[in-house]
Amino acid sequence: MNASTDPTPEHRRKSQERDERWLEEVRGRFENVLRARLTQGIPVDPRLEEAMGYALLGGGKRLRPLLVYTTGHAFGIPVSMLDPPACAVECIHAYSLVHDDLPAMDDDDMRRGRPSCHKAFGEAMAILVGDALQSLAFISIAEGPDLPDAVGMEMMRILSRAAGPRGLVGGQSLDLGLQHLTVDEIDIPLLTRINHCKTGALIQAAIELGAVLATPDVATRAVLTEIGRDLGLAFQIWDDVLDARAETNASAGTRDAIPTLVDLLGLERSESEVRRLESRVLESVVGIGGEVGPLQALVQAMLRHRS
Ligand code: GRG
Repeated sequence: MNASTDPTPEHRRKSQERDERWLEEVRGRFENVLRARLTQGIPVDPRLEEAMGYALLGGGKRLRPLLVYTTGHAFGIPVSMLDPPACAVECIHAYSLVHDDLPAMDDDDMRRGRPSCHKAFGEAMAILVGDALQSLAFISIAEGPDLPDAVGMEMMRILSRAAGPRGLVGGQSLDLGLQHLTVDEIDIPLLTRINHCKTGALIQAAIELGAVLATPDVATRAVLTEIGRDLGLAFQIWDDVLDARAETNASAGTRDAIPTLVDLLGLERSESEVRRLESRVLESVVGIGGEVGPLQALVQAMLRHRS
C-alpha cells in the first residue's frame, strides 16, 4: 500500500470502531436467533428445555457463531442466511462444555461464573443436555430455511468431522490419555495435536461453515482451512497463556499436574507464537477479499483478552 492509499490513524480508528459495532450488533441479534432455535419445535420435557437453555443461553462470548458470520460477510453472504450454521456450531460448543465439566471428564463445578450444568441439574440431566444439544446442532442445519440440499450436506460434513472422533471427541480422548503418561512422554507435537482436535477443529469448522454458501474454489478453501488451523492453535495457546498469567490453571480442572503447551514452550515463546500466528491469520484473511474488517476485528479480540 503506498502513502496515498495508506489509511490515516483516524481512518483506521473509525473503521475499527465500525467493525466492533458490527460484531456487537450481530452478537446481539444472534442471542435472539439462538433462543428462538431452542424453543422451536422442542421439547417433550420442560425440565430438559430448562437445562438446555441454561447451558446454551447462559453467557458465552459466541466466538464460533461470530466466526461463521464474519467469514460469511467477507464473502457477501447475508447474516440471516448464516443463522443455521451459526446456531449449529454454538450448540456443539455448548454440548462439549457441558460434557467436559462432568465428574468423569474434567470435573468442573463452575462454568461461565455459575454452577456448571451437572451441578445445577444433576449428572444424568447434563448428559442428556449434551446429547440433545448435539442433535439440535444438526437439526438447525437440516431445518435451515433456504439452504440448498447440497449446501446443507456440506455443512453437516464439516460440522460432524469437527465434532467427531477426528475432532472434539478424538481430542478429548487423547487428552484423557495424558493422565497415563509420564511428564517426559508429553511433548509439543502431542499437545499441539490435542489442541487442534479439542479447540482448533471447531474454530476451523466455523470459518469453513461461513464460506460454504459462497461455494469457494479449492484454493480458497485451502486458505480458509489454514486460517482456521492457525487461529484455533493461537486461541488455545492464548487461553493457556492467560491461565498461566493468572496462575490459576482453571481449564486443567482436577488434573492440573498435566503440562500445557505453555509449560513446555515457556510464557515468552508462547506469547510470541500467538502473535506470529495472529499476523499470519490477519494477512491471509486479506486474501479472501471482500469486507474482512469484522473478521479481522474478531480475530484480534479472540487473541487479546478474555471477557
Ligand atoms: C467432552 C467431547 C468433549 C469435548 C470437550 C471443549 C472441550 C472438549 C473442552 C473444554 C475445555 C477447554 C480447555 C477448551 C478449550 C477451548 C476453550 C478455551 C473453550 C472455551 O471457549 P470460549 O472461550 O467459551 O469460547 P465461552 O464460554 O465464551 O463460550
